[in-house]
Amino acid sequence: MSVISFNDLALTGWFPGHMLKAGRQMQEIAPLIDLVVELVDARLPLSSRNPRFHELLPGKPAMVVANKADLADPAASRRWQRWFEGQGERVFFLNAREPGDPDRLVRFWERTAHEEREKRGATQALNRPVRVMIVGIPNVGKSTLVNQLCTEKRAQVGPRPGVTRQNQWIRLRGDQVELLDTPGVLWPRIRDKEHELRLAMIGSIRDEVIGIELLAEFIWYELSRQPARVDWSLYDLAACPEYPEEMMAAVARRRGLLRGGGAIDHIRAAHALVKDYRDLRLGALTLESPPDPTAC
Ligand SMILES: Nc1nc2c(ncn2[C@@H]2O[C@H](COP(=O)(O)OP(=O)(O)OP(=O)(O)O)[C@@H](O)[C@H]2O)c(=O)[nH]1
Ligand SMILES: [Mg+2]
Repeated sequence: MSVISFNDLALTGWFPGHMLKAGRQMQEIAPLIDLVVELVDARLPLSSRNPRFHELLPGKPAMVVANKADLADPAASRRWQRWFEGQGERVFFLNAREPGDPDRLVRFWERTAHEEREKRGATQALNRPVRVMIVGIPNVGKSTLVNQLCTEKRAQVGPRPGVTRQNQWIRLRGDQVELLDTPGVLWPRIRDKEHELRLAMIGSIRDEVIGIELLAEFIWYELSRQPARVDWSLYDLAACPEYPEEMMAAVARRRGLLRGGGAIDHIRAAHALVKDYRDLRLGALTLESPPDPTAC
């Protein structure tokens, strides 16, 4: 049986042209913005940050919103919260699909934007709504958050990367805040294959770009790194299988994905595992730890 080293595999280099354009438009509009809100995925709080946003939007007041907190391990989220605060960053863990949660966030934005203005020496009250730009990599829930905050459904949402293709301004209930929803933007050079595969796990890179079987194998690897948090009974397993092939066989048996003669339907089993992970059937897992655990 081969020992897998995912980092031996080639990166896909996936960076569609519309992302370059979206980055440029972000830069152009930045002077109008009071606060930049970077949405990240709470399961991958650092690796789902686009390192280029700092270059594109230098010196702008900013905060991090770690969305999809319902899919992450709550204890890990608390550690991450302390880590971000230790770095001097404002952070807010959110479930954008939970009514009520986004409203707490808006009050936080209003306070933050006013504090920032005071810090910069502004003496007069702002006589227009606070302008907030929502940025983030694809599929982290930017449009879902925007929709939760406005009365009518405005922004298109979907479980794939690249749903939003254009900037759109949306004025919120109460007229105190104007939000700019932007398309998800990745960056051209991702660090290594494992990083790319984690981005695919959270749906920020298309499954077809990575290949569903490789993605399923990587999910097995991630589950095997924290077996105690996984509900193995979903596939009638007592513990984490030692090899990905055993895992796929268990998925196929449990889901009836066997061909004539008992052969595993690998593609359908891979799709089933990816879907179960994303639908939270295997457990709420955080996929990375803060870089310096002593700092939180
Ligand atoms: N479980 C969970 N799912 C969420 C949450 N927020 C958004 N989603 C789901 O995540 C998927 C992507 O949401 P979108 O709002 O389209 O994401 P986006 O960041 O606008 O994506 P792009 O426009 O492609 O950049 C959708 O299926 C949402 O229903 C959340 O807090 N928790
Ligand atoms: Mg969107």
